[in-house]
Amino acid sequence: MLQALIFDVDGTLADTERDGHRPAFNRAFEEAGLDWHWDVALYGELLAVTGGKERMRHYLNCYRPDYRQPADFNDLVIRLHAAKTRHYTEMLATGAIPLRGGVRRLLAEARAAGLRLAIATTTTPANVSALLAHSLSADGESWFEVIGAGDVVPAKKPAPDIYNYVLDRLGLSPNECLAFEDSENGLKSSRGAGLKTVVTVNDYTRDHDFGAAAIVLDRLGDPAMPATVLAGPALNGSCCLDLSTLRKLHAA
Ligand code: XBP
Ligand code: MG
Repeated sequence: MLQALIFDVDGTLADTERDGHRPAFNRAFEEAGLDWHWDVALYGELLAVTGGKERMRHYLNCYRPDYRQPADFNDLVIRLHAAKTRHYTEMLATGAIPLRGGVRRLLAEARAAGLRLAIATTTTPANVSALLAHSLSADGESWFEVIGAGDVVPAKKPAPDIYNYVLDRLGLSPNECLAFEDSENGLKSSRGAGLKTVVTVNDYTRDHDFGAAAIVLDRLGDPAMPATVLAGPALNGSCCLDLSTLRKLHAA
Protein backbone atom coordinates (compact mmCIF):
# COMPACT_ATOMS: atom_id res chain seq x y z
CA MET A 1 0.00 0.00 0.00
CA LEU A 2 1.18 3.49 -0.82
CA GLN A 3 1.46 5.35 2.51
CA ALA A 4 3.62 8.43 1.92
CA LEU A 5 5.02 10.81 -0.68
CA ILE A 6 8.54 12.18 -0.09
CA PHE A 7 9.49 15.37 -1.92
CA ASP A 8 12.79 16.94 -2.84
CA VAL A 9 12.64 20.75 -2.58
CA ASP A 10 14.96 22.67 -4.92
CA GLY A 11 13.94 22.13 -8.52
CA THR A 12 11.04 19.84 -7.53
CA LEU A 13 8.65 21.84 -5.33
CA ALA A 14 9.85 25.11 -6.89
CA ASP A 15 12.38 26.35 -9.44
CA THR A 16 14.62 27.86 -6.79
CA GLU A 17 18.12 27.48 -8.18
CA ARG A 18 18.62 29.93 -11.07
CA ASP A 19 16.72 32.94 -9.70
CA GLY A 20 16.79 32.11 -5.99
CA HIS A 21 19.87 30.37 -4.61
CA ARG A 22 22.19 31.68 -7.36
CA PRO A 23 21.54 35.42 -6.84
CA ALA A 24 21.59 34.89 -3.06
CA PHE A 25 25.10 33.41 -3.31
CA ASN A 26 26.18 36.31 -5.54
CA ARG A 27 24.82 38.89 -3.08
CA ALA A 28 26.72 37.23 -0.22
CA PHE A 29 29.94 37.23 -2.28
CA GLU A 30 29.54 40.92 -3.24
CA GLU A 31 28.74 41.93 0.32
CA ALA A 32 31.96 40.24 1.49
CA GLY A 33 33.96 42.12 -1.16
CA LEU A 34 34.80 38.94 -3.10
CA ASP A 35 35.11 38.90 -6.90
CA TRP A 36 33.25 35.58 -7.15
CA HIS A 37 30.23 35.67 -9.45
CA TRP A 38 28.14 32.71 -10.57
CA ASP A 39 26.35 33.29 -13.87
CA VAL A 40 23.48 31.09 -15.06
CA ALA A 41 25.69 28.71 -17.08
CA LEU A 42 28.42 28.37 -14.44
CA TYR A 43 25.80 27.73 -11.76
CA GLY A 44 24.46 24.83 -13.86
CA GLU A 45 27.92 23.25 -13.68
CA LEU A 46 28.26 23.96 -9.96
CA LEU A 47 24.94 22.18 -9.28
CA ALA A 48 26.87 18.93 -9.80
CA VAL A 49 27.78 19.39 -6.12
CA THR A 50 24.85 19.51 -3.68
CA GLY A 51 24.86 21.72 -0.59
CA GLY A 52 25.76 25.42 -0.62
CA LYS A 53 28.87 25.18 1.56
CA GLU A 54 30.12 22.19 -0.42
CA ARG A 55 29.37 24.07 -3.67
CA MET A 56 31.49 27.07 -2.63
CA ARG A 57 34.44 24.81 -1.79
CA HIS A 58 34.04 22.98 -5.09
CA TYR A 59 34.01 26.32 -6.97
CA LEU A 60 37.28 27.41 -5.38
CA ASN A 61 38.97 24.03 -5.90
CA CYS A 62 37.95 23.60 -9.52
CA TYR A 63 37.43 27.12 -10.93
CA ARG A 64 39.69 29.36 -8.82
CA PRO A 65 42.97 27.50 -8.37
CA ASP A 66 44.56 30.96 -7.86
CA TYR A 67 42.56 31.52 -4.66
CA ARG A 68 44.64 31.54 -1.46
CA GLN A 69 42.62 30.33 1.50
CA PRO A 70 42.83 32.60 4.56
CA ALA A 71 43.62 31.03 7.91
CA ASP A 72 39.94 31.28 8.92
CA PHE A 73 38.68 29.76 5.65
CA ASN A 74 36.20 27.39 7.32
CA ASP A 75 34.64 30.29 9.23
CA LEU A 76 34.50 32.33 6.04
CA VAL A 77 32.52 29.58 4.30
CA ILE A 78 30.12 29.40 7.23
CA ARG A 79 29.69 33.20 7.34
CA LEU A 80 29.14 33.43 3.58
CA HIS A 81 26.62 30.63 3.72
CA ALA A 82 24.71 32.27 6.59
CA ALA A 83 24.56 35.52 4.58
CA LYS A 84 23.40 33.60 1.51
CA THR A 85 20.63 31.94 3.56
CA ARG A 86 19.53 35.38 4.81
CA HIS A 87 19.35 36.78 1.27
CA TYR A 88 17.56 33.69 -0.01
CA THR A 89 14.92 33.57 2.73
CA GLU A 90 14.32 37.34 2.39
CA MET A 91 13.70 36.79 -1.31
CA LEU A 92 11.25 33.96 -0.56
CA ALA A 93 9.42 36.17 1.95
CA THR A 94 8.46 38.47 -0.92
CA GLY A 95 6.75 35.52 -2.63
CA ALA A 96 9.29 35.73 -5.45
CA ILE A 97 9.43 31.99 -6.09
CA PRO A 98 6.14 30.19 -6.73
CA LEU A 99 5.61 26.44 -6.48
CA ARG A 100 5.97 24.50 -9.73
CA GLY A 101 2.83 23.75 -11.72
CA GLY A 102 0.78 20.93 -10.21
CA VAL A 103 2.65 20.78 -6.88
CA ARG A 104 -0.10 22.42 -4.84
CA ARG A 105 -2.78 20.32 -6.58
CA LEU A 106 -0.98 17.04 -5.87
CA LEU A 107 -0.16 17.94 -2.25
CA ALA A 108 -3.81 18.83 -1.64
CA GLU A 109 -5.05 15.61 -3.30
CA ALA A 110 -2.63 13.51 -1.26
CA ARG A 111 -3.63 15.20 2.00
CA ALA A 112 -7.31 14.74 1.24
CA ALA A 113 -6.67 11.03 0.58
CA GLY A 114 -4.86 10.61 3.91
CA LEU A 115 -1.41 10.03 2.44
CA ARG A 116 1.49 11.12 4.63
CA LEU A 117 3.85 13.80 3.27
CA ALA A 118 7.56 14.30 3.91
CA ILE A 119 10.56 16.21 2.60
CA ALA A 120 14.10 14.98 1.85
CA THR A 121 16.41 17.79 0.78
CA THR A 122 20.00 18.97 0.86
CA THR A 123 19.03 22.56 1.45
CA THR A 124 19.15 24.41 4.79
CA PRO A 125 16.03 23.92 7.01
CA ALA A 126 15.31 27.70 7.12
CA ASN A 127 15.03 27.67 3.32
CA VAL A 128 12.40 24.93 3.44
CA SER A 129 10.40 26.74 6.14
CA ALA A 130 10.46 30.00 4.15
CA LEU A 131 9.43 28.36 0.89
CA LEU A 132 6.54 26.46 2.47
CA ALA A 133 5.29 29.46 4.48
CA HIS A 134 5.43 31.96 1.62
CA SER A 135 4.78 29.87 -1.48
CA LEU A 136 2.49 27.08 -0.20
CA SER A 137 0.55 28.45 2.77
CA ALA A 138 1.11 30.06 6.17
CA ASP A 139 0.75 26.61 7.74
CA GLY A 140 2.57 24.90 4.84
CA GLU A 141 5.24 23.36 7.04
CA SER A 142 2.61 21.48 9.03
CA TRP A 143 1.50 19.67 5.86
CA PHE A 144 4.71 17.62 6.13
CA GLU A 145 5.09 15.09 8.90
CA VAL A 146 8.87 14.74 8.53
CA ILE A 147 11.27 17.32 7.10
CA GLY A 148 14.78 15.98 6.52
CA ALA A 149 17.01 18.88 5.47
CA GLY A 150 20.57 20.16 5.28
CA ASP A 151 23.31 18.96 7.60
CA VAL A 152 21.08 16.56 9.54
CA VAL A 153 22.97 13.80 7.69
CA PRO A 154 26.67 14.34 6.93
CA ALA A 155 26.59 12.80 3.43
CA LYS A 156 24.34 14.83 1.12
CA LYS A 157 22.72 13.63 -2.13
CA PRO A 158 23.62 11.58 -4.20
CA ALA A 159 24.12 9.58 -0.97
CA PRO A 160 20.85 7.88 0.09
CA ASP A 161 21.27 9.04 3.73
CA ILE A 162 18.65 11.82 3.74
CA TYR A 163 15.97 9.48 2.33
CA ASN A 164 16.95 6.76 4.82
CA TYR A 165 16.69 9.37 7.59
CA VAL A 166 13.18 10.35 6.48
CA LEU A 167 12.01 6.73 6.04
CA ASP A 168 13.29 5.94 9.51
CA ARG A 169 11.35 8.83 11.05
CA LEU A 170 8.21 7.95 9.12
CA GLY A 171 8.61 4.35 10.31
CA LEU A 172 7.96 3.15 6.76
CA SER A 173 9.83 0.90 4.34
CA PRO A 174 10.77 2.22 0.88
CA ASN A 175 8.13 0.08 -0.84
CA GLU A 176 5.39 1.99 1.03
CA CYS A 177 6.49 5.37 -0.41
CA LEU A 178 7.17 7.29 -3.60
CA ALA A 179 9.87 9.94 -4.02
CA PHE A 180 9.76 13.08 -6.18
CA GLU A 181 12.98 14.47 -7.65
CA ASP A 182 14.26 16.76 -10.40
CA SER A 183 17.95 15.85 -10.75
CA GLU A 184 20.28 12.92 -11.31
CA ASN A 185 21.92 13.41 -7.90
CA GLY A 186 18.46 13.39 -6.32
CA LEU A 187 17.40 10.28 -8.24
CA LYS A 188 20.60 8.45 -7.21
CA SER A 189 19.83 9.33 -3.62
CA SER A 190 16.19 8.18 -3.68
CA ARG A 191 16.96 5.02 -5.66
CA GLY A 192 19.86 4.30 -3.32
CA ALA A 193 17.29 4.24 -0.51
CA GLY A 194 15.15 1.84 -2.57
CA LEU A 195 12.39 4.30 -3.51
CA LYS A 196 10.41 4.34 -6.73
CA THR A 197 10.79 7.87 -8.02
CA VAL A 198 8.83 10.37 -10.09
CA VAL A 199 11.04 12.91 -11.89
CA THR A 200 9.92 16.36 -13.07
CA VAL A 201 12.73 17.93 -15.12
CA ASN A 202 13.69 21.61 -15.24
CA ASP A 203 16.02 23.69 -17.40
CA TYR A 204 19.09 22.67 -15.41
CA THR A 205 18.31 18.93 -15.33
CA ARG A 206 16.58 18.14 -18.65
CA ASP A 207 19.64 16.29 -20.01
CA HIS A 208 20.41 14.26 -16.89
CA ASP A 209 20.21 10.45 -16.92
CA PHE A 210 16.81 9.50 -15.51
CA GLY A 211 16.87 5.83 -16.62
CA ALA A 212 16.12 4.68 -13.06
CA ALA A 213 12.94 6.79 -12.67
CA ALA A 214 9.42 5.29 -12.63
CA ILE A 215 8.23 8.17 -14.83
CA VAL A 216 9.76 11.40 -16.15
CA LEU A 217 7.55 14.44 -16.82
CA ASP A 218 8.00 18.11 -17.65
CA ARG A 219 5.82 19.00 -14.62
CA LEU A 220 3.22 17.40 -12.34
CA GLY A 221 0.62 19.39 -14.28
CA ASP A 222 -2.85 20.77 -13.67
CA PRO A 223 -5.79 21.62 -15.95
CA ALA A 224 -4.36 25.07 -16.75
CA MET A 225 -0.92 23.67 -17.60
CA PRO A 226 -1.06 19.96 -18.48
CA ALA A 227 1.87 17.60 -17.93
CA THR A 228 3.80 15.88 -20.73
CA VAL A 229 5.35 12.46 -20.14
CA LEU A 230 8.99 12.39 -21.30
CA ALA A 231 9.59 8.75 -20.37
CA GLY A 232 7.42 6.06 -18.81
CA PRO A 233 3.73 5.12 -18.86
CA ALA A 234 1.13 7.43 -20.44
CA LEU A 235 -1.24 9.44 -18.24
CA ASN A 236 -4.30 7.86 -19.93
CA GLY A 237 -6.11 11.03 -20.86
CA SER A 238 -5.49 12.83 -17.59
CA CYS A 239 -4.02 16.34 -17.73
CA CYS A 240 -1.67 15.63 -14.90
CA LEU A 241 -0.02 13.17 -12.59
CA ASP A 242 -2.91 12.42 -10.23
CA LEU A 243 -3.22 10.03 -7.32
CA SER A 244 -4.71 7.18 -9.34
CA THR A 245 -1.72 7.26 -11.72
CA LEU A 246 0.63 7.49 -8.74
CA ARG A 247 -0.96 4.41 -7.17
CA LYS A 248 -0.53 2.50 -10.44
CA LEU A 249 3.12 3.56 -10.70
CA HIS A 250 3.66 2.46 -7.13
CA ALA A 251 2.02 -0.93 -7.70
CA ALA A 252 3.81 -1.62 -11.02
C1 XBP B 1 19.54 21.41 -3.74
C2 XBP B 1 20.87 21.82 -3.35
C3 XBP B 1 21.06 22.87 -2.34
C4 XBP B 1 20.75 24.29 -2.74
C5 XBP B 1 21.43 25.23 -1.80
O1 XBP B 1 19.03 20.49 -2.85
O2 XBP B 1 21.83 21.27 -3.81
O3 XBP B 1 22.42 22.81 -2.05
O4 XBP B 1 21.23 24.58 -4.02
O5 XBP B 1 21.04 25.06 -0.50
P1 XBP B 1 17.66 19.64 -3.11
P2 XBP B 1 21.99 25.47 0.72
O6 XBP B 1 17.36 19.61 -4.58
O7 XBP B 1 17.99 18.29 -2.53
O8 XBP B 1 16.58 20.31 -2.31
O9 XBP B 1 22.80 26.64 0.29
O10 XBP B 1 21.06 25.75 1.86
O11 XBP B 1 22.89 24.28 1.01
MG1 MG C 1 16.46 19.03 -6.41
